[in-house]
Amino acid sequence: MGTPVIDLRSDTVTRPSAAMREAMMSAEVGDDVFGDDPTVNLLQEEVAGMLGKEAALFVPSGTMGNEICVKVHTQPGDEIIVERGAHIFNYETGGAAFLSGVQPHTVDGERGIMRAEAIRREIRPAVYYMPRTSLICVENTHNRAGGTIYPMPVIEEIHALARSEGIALHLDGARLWNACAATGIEPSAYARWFDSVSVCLSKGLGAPVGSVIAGRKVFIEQARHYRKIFGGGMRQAGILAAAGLYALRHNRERLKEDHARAAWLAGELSTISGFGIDMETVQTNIIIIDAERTGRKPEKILAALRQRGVLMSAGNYMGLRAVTHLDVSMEQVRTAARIIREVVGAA
Ligand code: TLP
Repeated sequence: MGTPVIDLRSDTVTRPSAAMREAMMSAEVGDDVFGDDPTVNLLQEEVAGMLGKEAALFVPSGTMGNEICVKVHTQPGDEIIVERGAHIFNYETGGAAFLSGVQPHTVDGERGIMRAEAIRREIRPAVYYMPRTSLICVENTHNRAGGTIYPMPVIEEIHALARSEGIALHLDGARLWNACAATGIEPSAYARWFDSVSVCLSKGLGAPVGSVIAGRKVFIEQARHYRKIFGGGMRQAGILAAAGLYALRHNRERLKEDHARAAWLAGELSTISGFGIDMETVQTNIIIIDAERTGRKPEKILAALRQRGVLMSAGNYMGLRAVTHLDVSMEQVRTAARIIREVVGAA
């Protein structure tokens, strides 16, 4: 493409920096299916430590991380409780049904945040002709709701409910790092309430590939078994783990910059006629725009923006999504705001 592109489709679009590639180049490697890759082992230890869990496992994607956790926690025919906009429910291609034979049961959150009381009403009574509710999944930050952060008291409430009902609790923490950067809360302080946690290295942190799941030792042993079944046993994966380690060590603090850029951009875009943005949801690096009042189809707007070198993605119904990340500078964000105003303003 001739014109420089400002890619706001997702924080997954980042490319590894020269220093990250250097770390990948010099990574010590071994065969990780034999447990022999020292860099993978180091990454797993480091993430387990950060999350305050006994053990962790490197997996190729956030989707696989979530789906392995669902598999370990459930039996076919069970129900899992997910928020209506959850990634597990909307963007994992029906994976929970396909791979684990479970039925997702949705709960409406407020800006993506489920309350324990709402969940309680959806838990099945223990009668033989109903599915067993075996897992509750929380997404923090909540992608589709606009990168919203779970307040800690809400997590504690959900944890208390799950414990009292004997239901496992999973955290889809693809962007837990963003929640931590925004609140100053340690990853382990979030993770301690969950039986399993999945975190991504390839979103805001800028690694090219990889996620890590964490939990008790016995949980991770079972997870390793399913990772192999799901085709996620990798060999000299240290080359990827090195990028993850680099990302964890260098790119967590700077997420605050992405948040500041998203806040600025959301403020600008909210003044564009026909755009609706719930500014309360702009808590981290994601902006969800309701474009219905523009009278134009989101695909049309996206195509027109693409022509001008700005990429955004489709959000909810009639919605657009813009995500800030380490490969978009403040200057590019300013340019994008100007172009979006010109494109959307023009009938
Ligand atoms: N999200 C992607 C798309 O799939 C929507 C994005 O561009 O935001 N959990 C959450 C909360 C996620 O947002 C994602 C990716 C995943 C899990 C899955 O991660 P990957 O893409 O590594 O499988």
